[in-house]
Amino acid sequence: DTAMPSPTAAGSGSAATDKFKNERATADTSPERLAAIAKDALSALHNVILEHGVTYPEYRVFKQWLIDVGEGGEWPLFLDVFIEHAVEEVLARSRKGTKGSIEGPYYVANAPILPSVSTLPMRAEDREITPLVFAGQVTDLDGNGLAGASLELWHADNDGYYSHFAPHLPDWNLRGTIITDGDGRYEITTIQPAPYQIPTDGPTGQFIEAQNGHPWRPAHLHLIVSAPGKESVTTQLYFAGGEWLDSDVASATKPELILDPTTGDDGKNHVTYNFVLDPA
Ligand code: MBD
Ligand code: FE
Repeated sequence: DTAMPSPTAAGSGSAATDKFKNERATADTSPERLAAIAKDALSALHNVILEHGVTYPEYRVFKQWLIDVGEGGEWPLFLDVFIEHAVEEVLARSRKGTKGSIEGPYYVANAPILPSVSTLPMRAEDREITPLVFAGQVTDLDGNGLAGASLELWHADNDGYYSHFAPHLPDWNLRGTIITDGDGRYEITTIQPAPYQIPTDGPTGQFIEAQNGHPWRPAHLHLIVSAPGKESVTTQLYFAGGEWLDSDVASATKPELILDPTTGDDGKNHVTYNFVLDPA
């Protein structure tokens, strides 16, 4: 829809960069571990240069592009699309519960708290999209329901825009923190999401287009599920038969994370998905 104010790559990118800068990341990496990782990372890159016979013009284009990504505020976008899935794979090694997936650049903490049966905040035009009723239970590894667990849910609207990263959307549109009932259950009404195209008008888009790639992610819901005394799981849910499921630009799908909703007599899509949390 070209009539609406467009959240450009620069706009959503710099919003994502500002959000991340405010979080002030830290890690307790020792100098020895850092030296080992840095050495291997650089030597992997050196090997690619030698194997492909990378030229000076190509090196200069690379340098320019790195500068453009930073100036465009697209590091959160680029890193989460092309790198984060490997870090998530490391985390997954130590987990038995529900499969995780990448967080991506568009999470915002402290979304409005909603009761166990509720509807995400949405605009009148969002209400014209097929509703999705998403129900289930949060349990521990033994199947015990977890009362008072929280499901932070966020996703794009039907035009592929996320609230807080697109100027025309009200804050917290299609975002909420749902608290489970006494048995760990929830029933959340939202809208059936559409496939998502990452911004093509900035350096990340240029990176993809210059190698004849595509910028699409399959339609997805983002979730962080947490409960006292349990490990939180950051994940995404996808839709059976959806476009781009087998070629996600962010390499973040897993077979265990695919929903297959059925359309009810009420015209709404209905699906159940349960979350299992590892002990903290
Ligand atoms: C998204 O919506 C997303 O989920 C990821 C991983 C990257 C860019 C946009
Ligand atoms: Fe997303």
